[in-house]
Amino acid sequence: MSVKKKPLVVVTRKLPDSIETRMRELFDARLNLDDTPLSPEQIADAARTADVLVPTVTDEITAEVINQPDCRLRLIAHFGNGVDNIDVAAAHARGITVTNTPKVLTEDTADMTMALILAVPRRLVEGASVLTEGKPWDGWSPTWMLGHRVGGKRLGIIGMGRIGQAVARRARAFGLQIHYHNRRPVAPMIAEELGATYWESLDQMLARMDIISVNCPHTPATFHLLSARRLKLIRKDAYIVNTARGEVIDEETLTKLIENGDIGGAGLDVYEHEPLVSPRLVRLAKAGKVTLLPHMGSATIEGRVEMGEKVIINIKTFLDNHKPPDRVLPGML
Ligand code: 8YV
Repeated sequence: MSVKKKPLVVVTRKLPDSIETRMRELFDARLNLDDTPLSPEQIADAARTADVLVPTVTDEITAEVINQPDCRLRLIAHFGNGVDNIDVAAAHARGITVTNTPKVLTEDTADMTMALILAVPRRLVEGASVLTEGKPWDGWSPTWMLGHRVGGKRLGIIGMGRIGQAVARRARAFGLQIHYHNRRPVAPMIAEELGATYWESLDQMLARMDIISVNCPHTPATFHLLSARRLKLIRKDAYIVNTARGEVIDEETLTKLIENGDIGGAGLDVYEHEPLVSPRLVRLAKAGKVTLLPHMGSATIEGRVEMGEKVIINIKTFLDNHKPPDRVLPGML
């Protein structure tokens, strides 16, 4: 009797132990225990040998990788929500299914967005560094380390999907007025719950907000959505928070406008040329104008385990010849 071979699943980065163990039980899983990112050649090689690839945001799954004549992949089970690192159209054209891990990172990402919304005006990192970096602190003073109140300000959310709405819920509890720009208005019940004002014109919204939060995915349509022209519409004392993707903002222009005092500041978790962070942004952070985080919006152990569980469900249902729950189709982007 011939023994059925388990499908080869290549996982590009180190995942939580419980997820890796379950993957080994279910599949012929090739793990990356030391977490060294794969080179483009190694990714191309994985596509030629594996039935299923489990990439993350740090892997570029290009049309070139997908269109190799001997590409063996049947499923790309992405460990992540955003799929801008995968050429979904090329995969689809080649009959390769793509899945992602939506919903499980919504609340964690919204928490981190709220943390940045608070951190910038309340000078959180600057204040903390006084104590940790040996700077002098002579004690409390009524006029020292003053920031700006968050309550009562207007927050303009760009992209009112799951994460945008979760940010709005939190922000409302902090007394912010919720405004948003989206392809379509949200359902009336949600708009009422959030007390949210819809702007079909992003330009109009940008010019009126105190705080702007980017919560839309990066797609060809949203690349540099905050272009140089649009960034110049933003008020001098306003600031921008981005926990979505760096590519949505023209980072060079944003940096220049903050340096020149034409935009108040920014709280950034993502960068246009990640993992490169421009030294000019780092200088602005040291000057207390911006708060920078290293792409950790969804970085909770609970979230990573749930992402891994979603990846396993997507692979298992696919291999059992069912439609995986989190399929990504080109038309969705
Ligand atoms: C993930 C993210 O950690 O899922 C996303 O879209 O931006 C991150 O929070 C990362 O993408 C994992 O691949």
